[in-house]
Amino acid sequence: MRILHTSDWHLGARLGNQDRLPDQLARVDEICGFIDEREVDLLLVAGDVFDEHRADALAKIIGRLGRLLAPRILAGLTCVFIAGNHDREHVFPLLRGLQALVAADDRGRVIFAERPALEQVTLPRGEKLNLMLLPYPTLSRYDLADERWPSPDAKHDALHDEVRNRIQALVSQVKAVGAGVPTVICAHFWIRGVTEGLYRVTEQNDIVIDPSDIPVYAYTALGHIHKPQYVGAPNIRYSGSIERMDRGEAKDKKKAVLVEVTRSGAQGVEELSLNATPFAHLQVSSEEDLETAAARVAEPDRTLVSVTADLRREQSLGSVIARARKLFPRLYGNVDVNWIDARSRDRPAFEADRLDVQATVRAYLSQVLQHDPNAQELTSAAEELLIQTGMSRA
Ligand SMILES: [Mn+2]
Repeated sequence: MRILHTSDWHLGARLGNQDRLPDQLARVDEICGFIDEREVDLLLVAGDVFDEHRADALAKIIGRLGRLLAPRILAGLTCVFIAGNHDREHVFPLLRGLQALVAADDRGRVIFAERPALEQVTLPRGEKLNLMLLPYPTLSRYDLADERWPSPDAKHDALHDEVRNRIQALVSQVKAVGAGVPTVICAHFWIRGVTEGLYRVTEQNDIVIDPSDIPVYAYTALGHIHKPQYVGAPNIRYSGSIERMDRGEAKDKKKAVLVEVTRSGAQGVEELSLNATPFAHLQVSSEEDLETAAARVAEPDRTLVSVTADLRREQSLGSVIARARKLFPRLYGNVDVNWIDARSRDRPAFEADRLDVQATVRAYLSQVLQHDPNAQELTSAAEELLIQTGMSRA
């Protein structure tokens, strides 16, 4: 049977003022293309499926995801999603409830797992597969939420022990099922020794799993680490995220993994490239530099751009920002500026006074806009804003 392994979709995650959902869904669309072309039987999403906490936005995302996957599921695809640390606790139980309500016949074709479990799936051609599902370890998902802990360390150690216990219990269940059915693990955690592609992963919050704690089966599909890589053996893999999340992932190649699993194990492991959104960081010292840089950016309409500007006092930051916005519709975050001829004693003095916001705003604006042709307009817009926010009275 053919399995497509992906992870860390992070649907809904934003970058500054940039909506990333169109990028993320474009990658899911590419994944659907692979499913069709390569006749995939089983799609595994190894955690961090959703990265959105607002219920209305999440409902839209789920609707759009459903429209992409539904035709494939109707044609026989099985989809398995496990919960990662970015998946909110209530979302998977909610989706399962909905599933029971509207699609009783299709149960088994789409699995949402937020708790460790062994599931057996039967594919359209009658092949059976054991799936050992290991979501990101949290107290509630591993049934430790009601305990009292003498210290955070004790809590952390207990969770770590419980992950190991649950893996052992699932290993016994696999043995009870008997030989002849291949087993695949799908898990969302950090494996000790992996150092590249850590996205918001910390020693304090994460349970770090030793490679020796994971049994060796036909294939292990991992999520949580954003850079595609194998861990110790070619059939134990992180597929990596489907999109570049931020500048830190600018150089990462994004991939999905296609693997053929038979009774005798994983037969072929193939990485399929995703057309991830490009990032560019530009260091400029004039508007002309921006034009030159724009000519070198291959896909200016699609590229997520950040800018650092080294400017002299007589240059206008406002015009540089305006030009950057025009050249790069996906400019994100603030333009970082270094005033290269500024010495502290030349700077018009103003003290940032936390108790007097309006005075601080006015002093700051009069400093940064002193050579700006739009200074008057910007200053009156700021005054308007101060009134609206109640920081100043008209
Ligand atoms: Mn994660």
